[in-house]
Amino acid sequence: MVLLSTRKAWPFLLSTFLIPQLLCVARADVHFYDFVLKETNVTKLCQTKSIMTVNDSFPGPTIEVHKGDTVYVNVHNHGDYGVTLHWHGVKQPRNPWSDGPEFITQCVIGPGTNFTYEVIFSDEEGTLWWHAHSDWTRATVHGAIVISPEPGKLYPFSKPDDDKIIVIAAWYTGDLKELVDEAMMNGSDLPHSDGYTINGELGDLCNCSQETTHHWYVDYGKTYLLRIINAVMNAELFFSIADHNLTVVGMDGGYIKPIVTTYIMISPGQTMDVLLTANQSLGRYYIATRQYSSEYAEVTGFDHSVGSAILQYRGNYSLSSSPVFPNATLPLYLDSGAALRFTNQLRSLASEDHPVDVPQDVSTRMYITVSMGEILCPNSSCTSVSGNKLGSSMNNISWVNPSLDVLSAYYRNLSGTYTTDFPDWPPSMYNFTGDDLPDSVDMTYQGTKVKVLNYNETVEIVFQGTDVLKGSVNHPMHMHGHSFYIVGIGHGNFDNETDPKTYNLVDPPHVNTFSVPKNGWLAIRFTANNPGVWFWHCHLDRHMSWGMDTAFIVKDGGTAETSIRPPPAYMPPCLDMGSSDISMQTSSIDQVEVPQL
Ligand SMILES: [Cu+2]
Repeated sequence: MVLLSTRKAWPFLLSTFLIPQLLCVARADVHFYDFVLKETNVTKLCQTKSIMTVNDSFPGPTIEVHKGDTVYVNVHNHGDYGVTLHWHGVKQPRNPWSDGPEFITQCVIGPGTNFTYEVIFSDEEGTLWWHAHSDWTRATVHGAIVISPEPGKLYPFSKPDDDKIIVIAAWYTGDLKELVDEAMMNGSDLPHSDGYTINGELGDLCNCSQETTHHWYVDYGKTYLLRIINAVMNAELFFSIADHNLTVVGMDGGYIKPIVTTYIMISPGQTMDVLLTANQSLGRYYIATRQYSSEYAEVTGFDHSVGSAILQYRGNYSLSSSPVFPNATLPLYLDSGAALRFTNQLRSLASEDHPVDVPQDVSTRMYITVSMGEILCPNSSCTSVSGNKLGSSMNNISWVNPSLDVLSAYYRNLSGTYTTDFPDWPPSMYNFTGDDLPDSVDMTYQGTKVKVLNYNETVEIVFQGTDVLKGSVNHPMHMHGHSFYIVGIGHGNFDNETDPKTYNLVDPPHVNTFSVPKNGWLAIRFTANNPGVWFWHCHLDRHMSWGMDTAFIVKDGGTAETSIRPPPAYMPPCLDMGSSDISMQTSSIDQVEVPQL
């Protein structure tokens, strides 16, 4: 990590000294980081390959701030292809220019160029993370963001003795960019990972990994704050530490009511803050993670490997031959009951110091199917059995990247980049979660359709999973620029008469990523109080690549303080399409009308 300097920034400069009542205004620090993107050789599973890294490090450097600080990250691209970075869960009030998703808020930082992100923290506290947001580069380009309470403020629990960051990622043995580009071109399945890393290491349960297993040394009697990040590309994870209880106290940069558990289920994109007290016999204990697969049991092609690290007590004792494994507490791959038992316990802290602000009235309602499907393949160029491309969609629209980013087009009032007709409802109602759905519901339609919201609208979205193509799985939906409340969740089709009566409007979890359950529904609420262009999408990258994406445009609120900030002097240009990536479907706008299915 290259941390150049940190300086204090006083909101009201010298006048503060003259106005005593402003002395209580929180001080915000400003931090500066340099991130150098470059190819680095790494050997895992007995094979050496080159991966894109930040500052030669996998996972990349940690950004450390206090609540409310601002960070400038100058990204120097010394790699071979264009990349963007995203600050996952950082709301960036009024500042979509530094949010990062390619073709949504910017174009790529080209090789040999640099771009400085201004990352503005506001109410986030706990753990978040950053990652690349162009193609599948995030597989190796990611790192933690640690947000401590404001100076002088306390955690809502006893101060831990120390912190420990745990970044879990997916490892692919092949050239991931090549594999993804090829699969996207011929419409076939996207790559599956070959292992799960904990802090960059697969652990000694995997081939050729004995020497490099990540060790975490602890002192008996101390309590640690684990900051766990699921940076995996396409998998929800179970996670457990042998013989040690976990107390989950935070999630996605906010606090929750403590949950004492022996395992967690964490979706890709999510972060969890977990207290662990080292109170067991001196020895070695496996920290272990494996996939929670919400696919049907017949689907067995997922990565079955177990990623591991070792918690080791400091002190004088003889090491047992092998660390203890969490056999009894790490759920098996298909244990949907264990996944549900965990997620059903999540509640916001909702205390005086950490209140909730759940919209009680709703001004905009959307009912959105999240679905697998097929896309007509041009010129018989696809290799799949049906001759069509695999696709995924929301309300039957598969997102197509424009060639100019949506934010620039919106800000400059340019037409031809996107349309504003993202539908509030599916094109037809059918038994979304029924068995043996007719072929007529298989096709999805491509478009660059966004949803426009007025400033301060209160939005309720009910996401409805479907079983089209027998492809129902959990979809971890992620929203940029806002966190949202999980007010309801259920199995089967949403019933707009009875299900709202089950809503939790008192202490629902406040998150940036949450899974729509397989063959079920998820109801979320948020207030659109952040003007800008904000991507939202499934955080399984295979579904994101296939089109389960769209964007909100949140309009300005009529005053300077409620309007998008002016763009920075330099944004990476979109004109050089010479390095155009084909792994995301990119075209100028060519909308297809959505028929009634
Ligand atoms: Cu998905």
